[in-house]
Amino acid sequence: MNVANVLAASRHCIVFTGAGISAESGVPTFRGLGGLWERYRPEELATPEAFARDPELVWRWYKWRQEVVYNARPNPGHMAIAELEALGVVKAVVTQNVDGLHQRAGSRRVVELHGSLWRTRCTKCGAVYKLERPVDEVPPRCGKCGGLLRPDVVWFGEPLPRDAWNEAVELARISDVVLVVGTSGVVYPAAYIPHIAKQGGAVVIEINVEPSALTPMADYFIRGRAGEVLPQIAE
Ligand code: BJW
Ligand code: ZN
Repeated sequence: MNVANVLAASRHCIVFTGAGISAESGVPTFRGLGGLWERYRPEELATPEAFARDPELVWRWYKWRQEVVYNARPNPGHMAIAELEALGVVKAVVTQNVDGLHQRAGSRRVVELHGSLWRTRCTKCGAVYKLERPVDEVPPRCGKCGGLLRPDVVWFGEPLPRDAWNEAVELARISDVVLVVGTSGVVYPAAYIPHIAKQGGAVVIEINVEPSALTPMADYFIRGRAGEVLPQIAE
């Protein structure tokens, strides 16, 4: 069977995505050529320690990323996934991304494992704020208590949001096909999701421009750009 047939025959397909799905929208990935961490070291920016040391520096990085995403648009890869959901083939998207581009493409059921660039959270009182656009000033402050706001994302060493994680695990358990798109597969526990699905009998189809840490466990590996491959197999 080819991949399009596997998809067409599936009863509960989920999509597991990483930064590579947004690369063709002009959003930099984390690792690899042109990745965010070629220029910035993760331990300087994506950890609670970094934020405690220099919240303004960390916020400047997030404000810049908010601006990049604000000015970006979903690409044909995001659109194909949303169309597959509208057709009833894809049941949900489990994403490591914080950019919100799946939702902007029209995907309805999106589980965000690493939070969102479009929310802030008060480090003092816990209040959560939704953002419509990039923050104005850095670091932003809480309207309720004046505390320091942080991006509502998951940094290294922090637990994943419990509800999102539980939902993703349940979706993986009941899936029969997982499309793994544009992730290096090195960050855990997120990268357990395709493994959990496979343990439950799912077929794993990976789309990436190069082999990843998940390629050895994938049943099919399609080498190519998400924005080109996904519209083809969604036809
Ligand atoms: C294309 C393409 C195109 C390009 N088309 N493809 C084992 C088990 C559990 C945990 C650990 C473990 N070992 C180590 C850990 C700790 C750590 C971890 O995983 N470290 C590893 C890196 C070694 N994990 C954690 O700390 C996690 N928390 C945790 O474990 O908590 C434990 C705990 C429990 C209870 C109490 C307290 C603690 C948290 C991880 C949080 C990750 N956060 C980040 C930042 C989010 C916020 C932000 O955006 O700023 O999440 S890091 C960053 O990596 C981001 C991403 O979501 C994540 C994954 O990256 P992704 O999406 O795969 O992107 P890239 O750039 O790596 O890859 C892009 C891919 O696309 C490449 O393969 C390209 O080839 C491809 N590509 N263009 C298709 N056009
Ligand atoms: Zn507050």
